[in-house]
Amino acid sequence: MPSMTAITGWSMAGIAAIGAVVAGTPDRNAGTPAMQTPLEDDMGRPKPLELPKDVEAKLTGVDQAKIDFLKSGVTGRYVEKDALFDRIRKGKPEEISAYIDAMQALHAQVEYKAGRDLAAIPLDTKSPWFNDWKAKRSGALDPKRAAGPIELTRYVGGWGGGFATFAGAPVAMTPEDLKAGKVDVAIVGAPLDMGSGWRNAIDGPRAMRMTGGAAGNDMYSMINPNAALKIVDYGDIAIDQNSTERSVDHVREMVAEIAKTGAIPIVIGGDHSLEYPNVAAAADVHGKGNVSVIHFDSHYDIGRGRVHLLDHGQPVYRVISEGHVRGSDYIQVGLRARGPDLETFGWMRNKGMRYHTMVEVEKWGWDKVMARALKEAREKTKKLWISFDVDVLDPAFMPGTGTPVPGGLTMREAQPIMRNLCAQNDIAGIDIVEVAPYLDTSYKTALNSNFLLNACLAGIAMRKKGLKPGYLNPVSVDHGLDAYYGKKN
Ligand SMILES: [Mn+2]
Repeated sequence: MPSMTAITGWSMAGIAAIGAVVAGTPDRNAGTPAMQTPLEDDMGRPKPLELPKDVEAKLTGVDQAKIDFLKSGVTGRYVEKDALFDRIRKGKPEEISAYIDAMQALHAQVEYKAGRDLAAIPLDTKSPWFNDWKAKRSGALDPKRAAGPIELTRYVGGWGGGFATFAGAPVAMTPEDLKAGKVDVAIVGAPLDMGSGWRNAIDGPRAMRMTGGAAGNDMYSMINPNAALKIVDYGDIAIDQNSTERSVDHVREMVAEIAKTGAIPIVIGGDHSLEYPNVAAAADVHGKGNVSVIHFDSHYDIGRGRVHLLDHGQPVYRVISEGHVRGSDYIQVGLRARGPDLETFGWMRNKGMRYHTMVEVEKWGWDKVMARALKEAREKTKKLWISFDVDVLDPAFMPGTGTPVPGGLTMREAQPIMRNLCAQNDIAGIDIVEVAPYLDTSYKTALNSNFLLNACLAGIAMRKKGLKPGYLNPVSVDHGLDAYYGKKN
C-alpha cells in the first residue's frame, strides 16, 4: 500500500535529520560514496530541528514556547525545513508568530488527546453473538462420516461440474480430514479486506475458485500437481468483516491448525495484513526464528507509528518487531513503490533485512537477484514462507489489486520464479494476497493468480518427486528428440 508518510508527513523530520548525510553524498557518477545508514528513531518520531543562526536571530522577541516548538522538530510534519526557514527569514515578527500559532493549532488537532479522542474502538460485549462468527460447529451436530477429503466433482472428465473449489481439489473441513487424507497442501481462503484502503480483496478467494488455471498439467515439468500431490480446498477462514484486529487471531489459529498436520498451508487473501497472522502461525508451529520469509511486493509494508495496529501496509513491521522472524531472515523482492524514504531503508538495514528493489533487478537481472535472495533466505533456516503480494506484478497482468504500481514483473518472469522457489525449498506456507478481482474489468487478475498458484503447486510436486529446480521435461523441449540448439536437454 502507499506510504502513510505521504499523509502523516512524519518522515519529513527524518529527512531533515539525515539531511547532513544526503548533503554530503557526492554525485553518483563521481565514484562510490561510503554507504551510510541513517540512524533514526524506531517509530519515526521527529528529531530536534537545528535552527540556523540567522533564523534564530529573526526569532528574537518571539515567545520561547514557540521557539521550543520549532526546535522540537514536529514542524517537519507540516512544512519542509527550508520552506520554514525561508518564511521566518522573510517574515515580520507578528507574521512569524501567527505562522507558528497556526502550526501549533494544527498539531494540537493531530496528536492524541485523552478525553477528546477515542483511545480504543469499543465493542458491545453484551452482544449475545460476540464470537458466533468464529465459533466452529461440532461434528456431533452433523451426520457421522469418515474423516478424509471429500470429492465434490460429479463427473470424471470435462472442465467442471460439481462445485467450484481451489485448483478443482476435494474439500476438507477439519484437521482430522487433513491427517486421514495425508494431505500435502491445504489451500484456504481468507477474505479479509479491512486492511486495505482500496477494497475488494474479500472476493479474492471466490474469484480464484471460479476461474481456472490452478489445476492441471504444468508444461515445464509435465507434472500435474493434482495427480502428484494430495491437495484440498480447506474452505474459507472466518473473518469479522468489521475488524482486522478481531480476525487475525483466528487466522493464526487456523493456519497453525493446517501446518500442525504436516500439510502446507496456502492462504489465498484477502489483503496483506494476513501475512502477520500467517507468518506468526508458521513460527508457532516451527519455532520463532526457524522460518525465513521471501516477500514479493511492490511495497515495503513496514509502516511504523500508525494508529491502527495492523493494516496491509505494516505486516512486516509486526512480524519482525514481535520476533517471529529475524530481520536478517526477511527477504524482500520487487520493491518499487514510492513508500520508503532514506530513513525507512535505514530502519530496514538496521534490522538486518535484505531488500531487493526493481532497481537492483534492472541492474543485475532476475537470475542473479533470486539466487542471492534464496541464499540469504537459507542462511539460518530451512523453512521458508513465501508471501506473494500480487501487486509485485505489473498492472498489465494484475490490474485487480488495491494499490497497483507500474514497472513490475511479467507473468513470464513470475511463473518460473514461483515454480523454482517451491521446488527448491522446504515450504512452511505461502500466501497469495491482494487479489481484488472486481477492480479489474477483465478476468485476468484471478486467472494469473491461479496460474501462479499452479506454478507453485508444480514446484512442490517436483520437490516431492526429487526433481531439481529448473528441471524441464525433455518432452516439452526440442520435441524431446533432437539437439537442434546444441546439447540435448
Ligand atoms: Mn503488500
